[in-house]
Amino acid sequence: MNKIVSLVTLSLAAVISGCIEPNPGVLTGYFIDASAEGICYETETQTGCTDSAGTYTYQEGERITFYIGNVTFPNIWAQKRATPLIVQANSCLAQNITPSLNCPAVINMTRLLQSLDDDGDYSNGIKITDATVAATAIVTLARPLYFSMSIEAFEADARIKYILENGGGSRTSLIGVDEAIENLANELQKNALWYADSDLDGYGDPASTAIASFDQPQGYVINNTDCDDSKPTINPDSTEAANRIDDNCNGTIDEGFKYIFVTSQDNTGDFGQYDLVNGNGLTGADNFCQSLADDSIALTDGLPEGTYKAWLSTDAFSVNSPARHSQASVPYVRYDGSQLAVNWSGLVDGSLDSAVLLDEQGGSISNSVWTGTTEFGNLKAATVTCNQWTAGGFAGNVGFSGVSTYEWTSSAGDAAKTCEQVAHLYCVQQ
Ligand SMILES: [Ca+2]
Ligand SMILES: [Ca+2]
Ligand SMILES: [Ca+2]
Ligand SMILES: [Ca+2]
Repeated sequence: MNKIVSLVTLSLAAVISGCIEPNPGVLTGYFIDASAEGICYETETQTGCTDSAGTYTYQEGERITFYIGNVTFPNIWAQKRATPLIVQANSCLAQNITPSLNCPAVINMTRLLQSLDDDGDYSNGIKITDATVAATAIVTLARPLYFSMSIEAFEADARIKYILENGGGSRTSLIGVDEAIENLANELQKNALWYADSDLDGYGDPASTAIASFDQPQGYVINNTDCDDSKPTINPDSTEAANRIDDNCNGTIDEGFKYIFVTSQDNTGDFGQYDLVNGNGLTGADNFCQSLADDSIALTDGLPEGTYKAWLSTDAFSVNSPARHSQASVPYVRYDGSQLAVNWSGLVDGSLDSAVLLDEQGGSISNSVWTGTTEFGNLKAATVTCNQWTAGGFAGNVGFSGVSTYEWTSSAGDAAKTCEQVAHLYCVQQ
């Protein structure tokens, strides 16, 4: 009984937490010393560790404390940016030193952060690893590490040496003062760039002229990762759809889908002529498919890049042979995004969700298609493959591109043509 109650409670808790929308009062800030990942933070309502962009969250009017394991930095009013300059400003003032890149507390902090970077390459951001965090265990609460000590004393501090030597980073002693200051200065300048966000989806246009400003200009955002700043539905946070567009800005069009088209051009049952090396019918048919696919891929609005192979069977290789097709677990779609089958199994289960109908550029083709293949992906019969798709004088089995029933690949009324006649091909993205 108790078990049941706790299970119910657990799933209820999961439902409740799943329903919570991001709190509109929660703001996002960035820790910059180069974007720093793995720095943890705590406010009254928020807690977490920064990601590779240095992201942290907070609410207006909260104090925020950043820390790496047992190394805790002075708490500050939470704001949209945290830099060593901002974090150590009060430490500098307490020493009657103007907060600047010449203040020892700022220099000590940035030297430590830059030196703890896991790969020693400051230009790709700072990453603090778990090993580094573990090494900070030497810094006990009873003896906090003060950043406002002199540069020399900080450098000589046994705990700093221990953390660097045992933190697993590429650097085992502190980076030089001048180098650290120059790096931080460059980084503060770089990270003060804002990019136009014309479609207001929160992602900036990399092609826009960046504005250097510490404060966020109206209509500008700090990132430049929008791949189409005219469409709010296209940005790195979008879900990829089958629409021949890179919706999620990851550089790949329609990942998670495979396209099938019926060729705009028809041909006799002889495809061996398109394999100039061996005269192989299947290779030639694949070349026929790829050539038309490539014409489409070259268009702005064309098919996604990829290998396209013919839906044809021979004695040696049925369509369903794993050696022929990749047999994807993702949906197969046609040019307009309509689903043909939920995956490969659906493709060879007897019928389609829609007729293939559309060619490699979206034209409508309701016509005969060479297949030699049953609706289950098997060889229809050795006698209807136009001599392995190499010659006339034989018969070839066809389907019909305008239907979604079994006749899409194995037409009843038009089961075979003589191979001097012409028909189209189905081409399947691998
Ligand atoms: Ca945008
Ligand atoms: Ca956009
Ligand atoms: Ca994509
Ligand atoms: Ca897409």
